[in-house]
Amino acid sequence: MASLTDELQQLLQQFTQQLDAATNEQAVRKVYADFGGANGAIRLKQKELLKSAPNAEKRSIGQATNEILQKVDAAFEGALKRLGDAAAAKDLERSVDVTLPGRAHRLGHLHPITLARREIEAIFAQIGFTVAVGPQVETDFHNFEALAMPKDHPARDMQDTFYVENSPDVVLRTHTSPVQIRTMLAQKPPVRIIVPGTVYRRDDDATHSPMFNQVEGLCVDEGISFGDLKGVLLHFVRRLLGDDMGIRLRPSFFPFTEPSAELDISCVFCRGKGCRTCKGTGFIEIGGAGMVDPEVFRHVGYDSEKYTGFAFGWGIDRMAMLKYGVDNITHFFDGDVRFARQFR
Ligand code: 2U9
Repeated sequence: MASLTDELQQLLQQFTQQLDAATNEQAVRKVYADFGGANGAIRLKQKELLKSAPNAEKRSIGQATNEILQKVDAAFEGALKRLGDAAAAKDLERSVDVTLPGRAHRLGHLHPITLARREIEAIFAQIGFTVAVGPQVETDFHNFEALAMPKDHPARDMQDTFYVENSPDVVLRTHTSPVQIRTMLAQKPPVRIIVPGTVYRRDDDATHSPMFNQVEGLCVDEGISFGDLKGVLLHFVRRLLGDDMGIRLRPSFFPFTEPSAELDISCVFCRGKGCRTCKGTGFIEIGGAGMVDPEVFRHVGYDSEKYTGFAFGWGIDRMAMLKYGVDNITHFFDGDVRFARQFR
C-alpha cells in the first residue's frame, strides 16, 4: 500500500509541477488530460492497481486514488481561474485612450452601374414610365421572332448570341426587348415601361464586354409620334447630364423599329464644342431608338392601325462611363475596390 501512495504522490507532484509551468489555457488543459483525464496517468495507474490488487485492498486503493484525482481537479480549476484572473488584470492595465477616434467601419456603397441605373429609372418614373424586368435566359421567340427577326434574319448576326446547349430555342438574351414583348402579351395598351437589365453578346474588347447592362424603353398608346420620342429623349439626357445637353437622331435601321435612328448626345467632355473624344463632331453615340414596327405589334396582338409606339435602348455601362468619365468598361467588372470606392 505504501509504495502505491508514493507512486500516486509522485504522479501528483509531476502533475503539479507541469501545471505550474503551464502558461496558457491550452497548456493547462493538456497537463490535466495527461494526468487526470480519462486516459491520464493517474487514472491508468488506478486501473492497473485495482486490477492487480487483492479484493481487500481495492476499496482503499480506490479511495486513495480518488482523493488524488480530486486534488488534480481542484488544481486544474485553480490554474484556469489563475489564468483568467491574470488575463483580466492585464486587460485592466491596458489603458484605453478614449479620445482616440473609433475604427472607421468601411461602409460599402452602390456600384456606379447601379447608381446610373437608379438615376435613369428615377428620371423615367417622373414622366410616367414603370420599371419592368424579366428572365435573362430567353426563348428564341421573345428574343428574336417577336421582334421581327425570324430564324434566318441577318440582324441576328449583329447580336451574336450565347445559345444554350441542346436547346436551340433557348438563348441568353441579347437585349431586354423580350421583356417588352412579354409585357405587351400580358397587358393591353397603353404601355409606358423602361426595362433595365443584364444582357449577353459574344463581344469582348476595351469598350464591349460579353455581359453588359442595358436599358430599353417602350411607349405604346394611340397617337404616339416620333416627336414624342424626341421630346422624351431630350428630357432624359438633360435631366441626367445637364440642361446644356442636346441630342441628335441619325437615320438608321433596326428590325423592330421603323423609322429607326442612332441616338447621339452632346459630347460630355467638350459639351458639344468638338474635341478629340468626339472627333470634333460635338456628339457621342449612345444608343438607338425608333417607332415600333407594326410587325412587332402583330406578334403581340396589338392593333397597329389604332396604336403606335416608340422605343429606345442604350448601354447603362456606356452611360455610366460618360456620366463618370470612365475610359475603360472593364473597370466596372474587374472588382478593383480602388475604382469602385470613387463612387460614394
Ligand atoms: C420592342 C420594340 C422595339 C428597342 C431599341 C435600340 C433601338 C438600340 C442598342 C443600343 C445600344 C442596344 O445596348 S445597345 O447595344 N439598342 O439601339 N433598341 S430601338 O426597340 C424595341 C424594343 C422592344 C417591343
